[in-house]
Amino acid sequence: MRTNQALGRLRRGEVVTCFWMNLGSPLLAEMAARWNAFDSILLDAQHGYWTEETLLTALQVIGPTETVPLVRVARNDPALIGRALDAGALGVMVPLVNSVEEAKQAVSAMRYPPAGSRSAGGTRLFYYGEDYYGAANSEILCMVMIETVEAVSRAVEILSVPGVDMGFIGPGDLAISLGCYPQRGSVHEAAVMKVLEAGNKAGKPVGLLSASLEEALRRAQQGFRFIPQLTDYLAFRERVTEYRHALQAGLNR
Ligand code: 3PY
Ligand code: MG
Repeated sequence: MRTNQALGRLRRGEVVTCFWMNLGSPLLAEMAARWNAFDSILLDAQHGYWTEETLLTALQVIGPTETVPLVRVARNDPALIGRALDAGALGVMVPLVNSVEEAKQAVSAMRYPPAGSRSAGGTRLFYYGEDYYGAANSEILCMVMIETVEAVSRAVEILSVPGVDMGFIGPGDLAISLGCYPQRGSVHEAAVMKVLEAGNKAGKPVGLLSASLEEALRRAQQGFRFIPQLTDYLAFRERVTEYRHALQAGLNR
């Protein structure tokens, strides 16, 4: 089976770069993958605008490139996780994992028996290798999101669950759970660092969605290993805004 380069990097303690895609455009996903600029692309099917059909098309165009296709599913649901993997995701991010039981449920949905309860089926999988069924359990990246006060307090136990490959912090949900949204502040930062420490104790890498390039670089320095920041939406918005201001300034000269 195709080696999961993102998982390999994480296992070696290296940073994995990721382009986060919300807008539901397979054409943009194809461009981002063909440019070969990121280790991975995450298609956000929780808050992004992917339908089952556009998600499949995006996985079809990313799959043959070197970029590792990842999907964030809408909830911790074995059916959604199984469908994302059968469509060609090489890793799945599961939101709002608040307990050891929920982490075990997420892992189980991503692993074929006897390690888990993933159902065998699908046709696209074999483009990754004839031995997909035998090899997938050790090549699929399982990411669980720690993004509530409850989850932070149990982060060591959650991240220690066998089969969990990485913890990922959702700063927005964490701020809501802490009661400080939209501010972050020192309590939020302490919770973020507590999850990183939990990852170190459990021997698992931790990532988070950064608010700026500066933050992403600082997080990498702190020890975070999966640091998406730029999204398709932000890339579009920032460039259009910059262009609009420059155009306006030029016309007013
Ligand atoms: C959050 O900020 O809660 C996330 O899940 C990142 O999108
Ligand atoms: Mg969230």
